[in-house]
Amino acid sequence: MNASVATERLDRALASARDALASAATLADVAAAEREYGGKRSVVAEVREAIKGLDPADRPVVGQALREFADSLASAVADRRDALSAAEAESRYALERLDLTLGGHARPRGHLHLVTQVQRELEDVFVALGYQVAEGPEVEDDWHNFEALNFPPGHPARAMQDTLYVDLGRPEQVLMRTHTSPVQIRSMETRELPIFVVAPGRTYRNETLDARHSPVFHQIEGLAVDRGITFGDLAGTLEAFTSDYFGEAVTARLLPSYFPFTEPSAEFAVSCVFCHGAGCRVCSNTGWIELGGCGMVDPNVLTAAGLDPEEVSGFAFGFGLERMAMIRYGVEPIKTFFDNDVRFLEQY
Ligand code: FA5
Repeated sequence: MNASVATERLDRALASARDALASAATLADVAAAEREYGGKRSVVAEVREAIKGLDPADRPVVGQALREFADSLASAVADRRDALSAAEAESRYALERLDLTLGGHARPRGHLHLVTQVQRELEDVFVALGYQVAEGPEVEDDWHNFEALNFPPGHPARAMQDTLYVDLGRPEQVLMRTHTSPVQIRSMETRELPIFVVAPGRTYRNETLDARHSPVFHQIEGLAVDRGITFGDLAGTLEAFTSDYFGEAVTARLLPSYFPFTEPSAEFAVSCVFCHGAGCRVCSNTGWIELGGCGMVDPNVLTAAGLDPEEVSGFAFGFGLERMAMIRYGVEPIKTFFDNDVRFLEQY
């Protein structure tokens, strides 16, 4: 053997080793190819053995060729081993994969109660008109619920709202608020002008349940106080709100009414969605559903809240939220909202 025969044999052996590795399908095939081309009975072992008998001038050339062969074989083996290990791991992961998205104990998601949804929608309508959302306590004092609202003690209008009293302090001084109007007083006592607030919340009256009345219900109150506010502003605001919230099919009307805390006062009603004005049980055969009351804030109320009626004026309105939801979604009777029957609740 001489140097050129030796390097030629090594080149051929390396080419065959690369072919064998390329077709190796398993890590065991790679180990077999490594043994065959780099082991004791391989061409490289023969050349290494033969190096001693070579011409001394050829030895460094063949030694260099042997090192290159060993490096190339080692890197080809490592590449093939890595590729097969990665493929094997991938197929093992695929086999061992657990699909945790199926089965298990998933619970159906709940959602807000229809009355709360209506409340939030109304808040959005008024916030878009520039109002802020205000809050007040459900357990109120007589001053905020009645007296500051121009219902002096013994005033016959107190009988319009059957009151549930709380047994606390002096008799009949602490009560479950009968309407959201006390938030008018609280807002005027604490806020700077101009005041534009809506106050949604729960209210209580000592009333018997019927198709449209419940002892616990919700109202939303509106109050606008500034210099130069007029009844025209009130009518325009209610108009904007009705078309925004109910759409064109529902018509609204204002009729003269009476509330101690507004002067003049009006009743705000919309056409009955159940009978379209023909008259039915829900609208008590009137064709109209009363949503609430409104009017210009009475000067006595402004004074009670610390404002000067010569300087400022305002309007207020208060609607029943269940009434709104009944009209908007055709729900009746009012009790349906409080039964909490999931078959009803999940429809909205
Ligand atoms: C008031 O409560 C006044 N505070 C409204 C108001 C505010 C007038 C601001 C002027 C200025 P009234 O008692 O009419 O008014 O109630 C208003 C609305 O609350 C009613 O039209 C109705 O929609 C609703 N409502 C009243 N009582 C009940 C009840 N028992 N069950 C369900 N909704 C009721």
